[in-house]
Amino acid sequence: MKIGILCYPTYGGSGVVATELGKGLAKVGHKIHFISYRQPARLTHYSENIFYHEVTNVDYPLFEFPPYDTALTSKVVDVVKYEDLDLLHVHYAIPHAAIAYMAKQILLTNGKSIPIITTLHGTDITLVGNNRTFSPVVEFSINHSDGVTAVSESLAHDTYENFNIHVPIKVIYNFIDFDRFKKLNKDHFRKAIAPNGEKILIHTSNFRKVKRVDEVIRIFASVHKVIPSKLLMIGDGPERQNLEELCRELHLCDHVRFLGKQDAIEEILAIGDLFLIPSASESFGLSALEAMACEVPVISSNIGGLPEVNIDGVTGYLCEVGDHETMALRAIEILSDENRLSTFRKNSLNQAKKFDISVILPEYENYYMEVISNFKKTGN
Ligand code: GMT
Repeated sequence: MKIGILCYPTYGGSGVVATELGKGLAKVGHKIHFISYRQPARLTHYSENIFYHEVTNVDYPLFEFPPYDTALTSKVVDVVKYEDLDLLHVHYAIPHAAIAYMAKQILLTNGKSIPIITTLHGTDITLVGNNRTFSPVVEFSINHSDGVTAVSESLAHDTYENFNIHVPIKVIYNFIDFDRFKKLNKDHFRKAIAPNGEKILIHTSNFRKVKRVDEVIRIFASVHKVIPSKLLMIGDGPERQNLEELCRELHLCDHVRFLGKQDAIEEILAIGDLFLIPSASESFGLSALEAMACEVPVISSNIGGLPEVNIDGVTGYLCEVGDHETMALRAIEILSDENRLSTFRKNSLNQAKKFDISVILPEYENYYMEVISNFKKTGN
């Protein structure tokens, strides 16, 4: 198949999933055309089946808000027409689903019809999408997609709750590539971070309010009182300054390292003992899955799709949003007993295997074929 993928090029979960999916599809022979305003962060290697089309915008003094949507739509029309694509798969509803719809209508006037699949990732439905500023467009463009997927049962449910949706939503979970995410031997790195055998806790995110990152620091503060430990904070974002101040206030600066945005997350997860993700909202929690694949158990909030990934008492613990005291107690429980930690590590790996890319990728391929076949039948 010749597939166009519209996505954000950033380190955010939706861009990561879109890029890794495209790379996986290219490996099994599909021709993948990424369309974005920058080369996707995870698109680092050449493949004969991968093509990248960059969207450029026009700078004109009248445009206080340069019309990116128009530029992207024009690029999509151009790529679909000249590369003769079979399918457009758009990741993150805003603005990609609406753009795909508009491009489809323009293409029809050129005699080319193409089905659209929209994958909902989370905040496009929960935090941002349900805001009145966007919701009429989000609702319309979901209802006018030829196929819709969500990354968890929870997100599919939230979509029906938040919008008036009259099309089926197929759940296809986030996935993990075990060729990359596996426990590596990084003892030298471990020694550098924790020279006296301290336990290592890890958090990765975009440091937005929704991640409740201050609670990561508070959980660590409680754990650190009882267990010699270090905290690695990976990522960057608006809360970073507040977090650094909180570390100073709690006298934790010698034990918390801010590593910034990192490409080789798996090398850092290789030295982790516990992963913390106390988010207020999380449609799936790809970062938790990455940790589990590297045999790192997870303490998370009991929200959104997290209970579909992190199994309470098995791969870690689920606690109520905001209850950082219980999260700290659960962390201490796991970290204070080597046998228990080792069992949680094994369980995490086993659970992560359910989301192996080799299981999930064929689900996307089958869904693509189903959508294309229905599209042809109904003559859309
Ligand atoms: O977590 C973020 O803020 C990034 C966001 C995105 O859309 O880029 O991630 C969302 O999509 C990921 C991939 O499907 C999910 O694993 C994350 O749980 C989801 N984030 C939220 O729902 C907050």
